[in-house]
Amino acid sequence: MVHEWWKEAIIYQIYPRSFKDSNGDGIGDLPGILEKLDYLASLGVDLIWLNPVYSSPNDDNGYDISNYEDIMLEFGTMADFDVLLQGLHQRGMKLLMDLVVNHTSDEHPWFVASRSSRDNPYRDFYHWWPAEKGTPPPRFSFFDPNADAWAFDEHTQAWYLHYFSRKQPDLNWENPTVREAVYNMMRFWFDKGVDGFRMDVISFISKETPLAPIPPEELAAKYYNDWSYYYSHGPRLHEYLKEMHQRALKDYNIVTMAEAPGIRAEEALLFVHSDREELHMLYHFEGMNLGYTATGFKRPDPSGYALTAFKQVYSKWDGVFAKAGWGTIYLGNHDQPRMTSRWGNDAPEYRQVSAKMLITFLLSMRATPIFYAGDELGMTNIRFNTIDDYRDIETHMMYRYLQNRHEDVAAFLEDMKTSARDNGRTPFQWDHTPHAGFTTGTPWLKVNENFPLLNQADQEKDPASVLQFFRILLRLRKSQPALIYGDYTLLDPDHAQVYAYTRILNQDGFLVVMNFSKQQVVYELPLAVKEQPLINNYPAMLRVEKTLTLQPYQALIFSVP
Ligand code: ISL
Ligand code: CA
Repeated sequence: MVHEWWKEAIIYQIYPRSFKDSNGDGIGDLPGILEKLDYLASLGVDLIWLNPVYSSPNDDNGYDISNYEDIMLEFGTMADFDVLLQGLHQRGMKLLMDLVVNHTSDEHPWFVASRSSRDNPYRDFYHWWPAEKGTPPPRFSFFDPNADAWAFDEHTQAWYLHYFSRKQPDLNWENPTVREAVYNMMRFWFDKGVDGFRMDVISFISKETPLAPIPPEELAAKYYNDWSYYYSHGPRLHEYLKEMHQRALKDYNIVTMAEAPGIRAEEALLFVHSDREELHMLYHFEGMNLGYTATGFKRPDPSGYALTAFKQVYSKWDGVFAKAGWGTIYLGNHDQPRMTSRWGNDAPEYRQVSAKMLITFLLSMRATPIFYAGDELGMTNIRFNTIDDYRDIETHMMYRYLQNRHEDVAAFLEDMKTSARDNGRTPFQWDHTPHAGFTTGTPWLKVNENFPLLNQADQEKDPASVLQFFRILLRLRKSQPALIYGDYTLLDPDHAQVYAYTRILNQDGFLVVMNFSKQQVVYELPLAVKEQPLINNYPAMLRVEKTLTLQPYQALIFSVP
């Protein structure tokens, strides 16, 4: 069997626009990442996932691609890319690219040709609905102010389908020529030496044809998450993934990770069971739905999230891969607010301990952890006050949608302080020089004002920093097979504040205990421990007894037995 290195890897995600600007235009770029390669190596991470760097008019920051085989002007050149890939490999790291093939940009030559006439050879590269067939069956768009996934094209008198913005028309995977073009493009990158793909909304690629109407009662009840579920259950999805495996994946030593909105735990192995010859890993959205109200757009529940539900989700997903396949785990990314603000507590007194606690969680579960750049510093939400500060198309589209319906946009803006994607996209905080050392120009998105107190340079010098804690724990995970492969057993599932579990491999292993609350909690240990914990995010020695007094957001890892 091939060594499944990706099970032992730590993924580090870089949003290139926000990582490091090398030329003062305010936009992060590839030479900027190149400047920071030694920093990446110093973290101990193995696999760098880069959000899209391909040519793009940037309607959705690179998720609208106009040329799959070239680099976005703002980010640099293909030569810069080649140097970056080589630099990563020289330092023992690998590169995961973003594969965005549910849709292209409307400026992609395929779409330009497709919309030029009804008999153009590229017409069938996309989903068209001619006007003479009447209004198309309703479909929902995540990024359209009318929530309508059909845009009317005057020139050829037809609608085209776009699950995201109008500038992101959906490719027609039913057309074998489209599929072959995608596989060719994938091989182009593999032949260059890239080590794999994170696959954007890959669960959405199969669409039922003909597109059927949805019964009106059902339609009225559909919200955001329901549409993700519906879009993820196209009839030919797994046929396409198997074909992709045969045509583009199987001859390379690469790793694949599906972004899988709408996929339920029971279905996950269909993607990643090795017998099925599809993909290696996926990441689910069940955790990301916690703490939001069930309907509408990312509206936070004022009472926050329940730890018992959180434990239930992550325990269930551990179970999915207990005997086959392999999981991933993450608490934030470029589509989510900052993990410390969302799952921990970013008030000054709790910011660092809670960031360390969440790092403890991610590095002690049985799944490949995905850290989003800045997690290792405990970066926090920015909380913009006005719509004008936001750059994200999603927030702007939701705002306009609500405005068109005369709904309360002020309440929406208040909610976005908790949930908007731009919270996670503010520039990386390198040091305490202007703009946190991210750029010498004007950053494309404001830098969080807390950078003088929260930046990499300072944390580098402070042995008690979040950054140093991250490095210590990462090394512990790498040196302890029980933390990677050990069985996971949840303890005290109903405890509302404490998350505790064991990770055991061949009789020995670890007990992890974390207080997810800002209260002190008196907690009776479910098993006996004898020594000081190996990991403690508080400096004071612990009185190791059967009953512990846990400090706010305290995280401990003990050896057992
Ligand atoms: O998760 C969702 C609803 O539950 C949707 O918001 C959607 O599935 C998700 O946002 C998909 O994200 C990915 O594709 C988008 C892009 O904007 C994101 O940045 C990307 O991660 C379109 O390409
Ligand atoms: Ca730049």
